[in-house]
Amino acid sequence: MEDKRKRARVQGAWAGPDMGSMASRSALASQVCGAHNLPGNSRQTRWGREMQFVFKEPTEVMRRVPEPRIIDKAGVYDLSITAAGISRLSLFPSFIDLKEADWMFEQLHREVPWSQKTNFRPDGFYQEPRLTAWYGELPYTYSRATMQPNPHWHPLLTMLKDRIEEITAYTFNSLLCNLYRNEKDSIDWHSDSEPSLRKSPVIASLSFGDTRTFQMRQKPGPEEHGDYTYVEQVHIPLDHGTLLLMEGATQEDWQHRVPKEYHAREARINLTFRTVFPEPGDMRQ
Ligand SMILES: O=C(O)CCC(=O)C(=O)O
Repeated sequence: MEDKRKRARVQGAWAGPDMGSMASRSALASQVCGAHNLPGNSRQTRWGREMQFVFKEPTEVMRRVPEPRIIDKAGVYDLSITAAGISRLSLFPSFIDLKEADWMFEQLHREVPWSQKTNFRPDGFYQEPRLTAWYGELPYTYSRATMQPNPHWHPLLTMLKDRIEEITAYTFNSLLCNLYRNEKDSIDWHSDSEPSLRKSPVIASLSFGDTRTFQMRQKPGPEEHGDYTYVEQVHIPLDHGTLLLMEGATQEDWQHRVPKEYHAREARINLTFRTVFPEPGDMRQ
C-alpha cells in the first residue's frame, strides 16, 4: 500500500538557457511557480550548453497527523458541524465535590452488582476487559450481547440521575455502569449508536475514582476509505466527580474509547446515563 506520508518528493527538471538568461528565468520561476534555483546545481551538456536544475515545490504536501486537542476546562465545546449536525460536548469538572465523590465511589464499588459481560464478534466470543452493570426497564444490546432489564435502581444512582437531569434539563431512563479495575481495563473505539438509542442520543457520563483519558476521534470522510490516520482527535482527562455530556451528532460523527494505560491506575467507575427506546424483540426478553 502506498504510504501517503512519503508522497512529498523533490520535483524539478534540467533546463537549458534558451528562454532568456539563466538569472531572469530563475527569478521568473521563483515568482511564478515557487521554484528555486539552487547554487551548485548547474552542469554542462556534451555540446557545451549550460543546464541548470530548477527545483519546484512539491505539488502534494506532506499530511500531518493532527495533535490531539486537550479538553480539560469547564465549558461547552462544538467539535464539528456536518450534515448530521453539531457534535457538542459539555464538561463539568467537580460536578460532585471531592468529599461526596469519595463516599459515592466506595458505595458504588461495593453495592453495584458488577459482572464481566461476554460479547460476540466475527472471530468468536470475548470477555470485556472491565466490569459492567445495567439499570433500566428495558434490555440493552451492544456487541451482539444483551443486558437484561434491571428496574432495581440503587438509591444513590437515582439521586445522581436526578441531579444530572436538573442541571442538563434532559431526562434519562437507563444507566450503563463501567468499572475499570486497574490500568489493564479499557473500552475500545466505538460510538453509542445502538438502534435502541435512536438518532442523536444524549449521553451523560459521570466519573469517580482514578483519572483515565477519554479519547475521541472523528469518523473519516468517504475519501479516506476507513483510514483514521489523519482524523481530528480529542483527549479529555475524566477525573473524580467530573460530568461529561455528549449531544447532537457526537455519536454519528465521532468515536470514543478509554485505552489501557502503561502506568498503574487505581479503580475507576463510570456511569453513562442514556435514554433507551423499546425495540421490536424486547417484549420476548
Ligand atoms: O468509561 C468511560 O468514560 C466511557 C464509557 C463508554 O464509552 C461507554 O459506556 O460506552
